[in-house]
Amino acid sequence: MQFSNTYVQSVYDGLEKRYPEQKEFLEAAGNVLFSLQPVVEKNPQIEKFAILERITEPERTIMFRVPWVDDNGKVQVNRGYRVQFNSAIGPYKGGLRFHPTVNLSVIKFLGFEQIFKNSLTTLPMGGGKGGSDFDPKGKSDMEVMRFCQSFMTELAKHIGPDTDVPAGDIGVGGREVGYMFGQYKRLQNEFTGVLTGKGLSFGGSLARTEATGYGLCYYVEEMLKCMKNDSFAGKTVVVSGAGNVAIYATEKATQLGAKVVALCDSNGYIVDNNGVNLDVVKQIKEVERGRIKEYAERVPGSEYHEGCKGIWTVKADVYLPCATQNEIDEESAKAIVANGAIAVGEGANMPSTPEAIKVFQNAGILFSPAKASNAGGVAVSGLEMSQNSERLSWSFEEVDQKLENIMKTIFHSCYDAAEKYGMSGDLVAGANIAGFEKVCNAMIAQGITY
Ligand code: NDP
Ligand code: 2IT
Repeated sequence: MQFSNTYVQSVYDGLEKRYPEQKEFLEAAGNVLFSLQPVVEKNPQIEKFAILERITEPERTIMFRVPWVDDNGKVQVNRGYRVQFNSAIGPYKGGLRFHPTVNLSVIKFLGFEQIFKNSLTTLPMGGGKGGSDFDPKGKSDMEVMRFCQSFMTELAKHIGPDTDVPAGDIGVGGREVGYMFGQYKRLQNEFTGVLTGKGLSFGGSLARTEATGYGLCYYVEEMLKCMKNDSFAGKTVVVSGAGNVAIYATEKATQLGAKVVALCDSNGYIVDNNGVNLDVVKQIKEVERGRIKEYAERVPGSEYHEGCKGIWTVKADVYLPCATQNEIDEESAKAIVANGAIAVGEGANMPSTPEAIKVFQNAGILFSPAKASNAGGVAVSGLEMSQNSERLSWSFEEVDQKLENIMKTIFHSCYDAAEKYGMSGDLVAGANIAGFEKVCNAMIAQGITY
């Protein structure tokens, strides 16, 4: 990757040399470093204190063996990770992903993004991420429980309510967080807010389940309003994924007057031109843990198509990718532009490839990067930590109102930062710069520790 600033180039080249196999991490780091060039040029302290070298190297990386016993009595072994990337502005905070594609590169890219995202929320949270190559799909509840207990038996040594506070991500929802919380409590003999996304009966926050999807829509609504004098009302929307983020993005977009016409999972996508019936989706995905294909079997007039890529050919005004990284490549981005899209709001982490982002920006489509528009989940996690600390719980309306304010504030921080550095309307640069500045100042103020 080419940079105009020689210091930034040397930092990126160093990463590429040390971690040539970590494709996702290099993609995320390259994107942030590129945006930071004008900031580096204005602030010589960044190079003097080696801030970029330090911020791209995790403070601590933990990798461990996770043995567990399946329902047939067979011993299985998975690999566990926790990357504690940066604690300059608060305890490490970020989700746990359980998916067969998890490796160190994926966890590092997610942990790196989390530093800037958490900073954007305005709440005191550092960046971290973890997970395992364990695949919860097709496993019984008892298998998932035994896996979670084994995973937490090691992870418990490294986390704590003031040290590192994990939460959910792909493959980790309320069920998994519950099992892990139970095991942590047993091991430490401590009832603390060590995880977020907990059940409502043991310290979870109202609106955490909805937070990422709702937050995405609050952000996109503000972006449409401020940059196009427009809104979700009357728009057609394509949402990818059918998990936590996709479901609640669909719910909020619909509440705001839009019609969501497509959803997908890793096998294929459904199109429902009448507008997706979310009760059916929730029954299939949240209750039965089934496949999105079943939607077309239950809802007359809807269709199912094998394969995921086709979802980007479905015509819409707004696209909300909410499944996984690099799900939109250059070709899919071109299809989105050809469909006449006005905006793309990232709900998943890094769903657009660098080539796809270029296509959107060149076409003049409004584009909001994940670390800004999907920050609602971790923001409400931060609010869950606050509630746990004061041993109180707030109403749904109170949390939801705070979430909406935070998302609007994030939009304006990104917009203003881009403006300040002469890149008006470039929310990718704006998010990277606004997220970076606070962390950078804190690192400098705290001296050369990590
Ligand atoms: P879930 O596990 O609830 O759902 C993930 C969804 O995405 C599933 O429908 C899954 O389908 C689909 N998916 C996963 N991999 C692929 C793939 N390769 N191709 C197509 N579809 C795929 O996860 P979440 O909804 O929580 O997470 C979705 C995204 O949002 C992730 O990028 C995550 O990092 C990000 N995110 C999540 C937050 C949260 O609070 N949960 C907060 C911020 C970001 P299948 O069932 O077939 O695997
Ligand atoms: O990517 C993310 O921001 C999350 N998966 C949520 C993290 C959290 O700590 O709530």
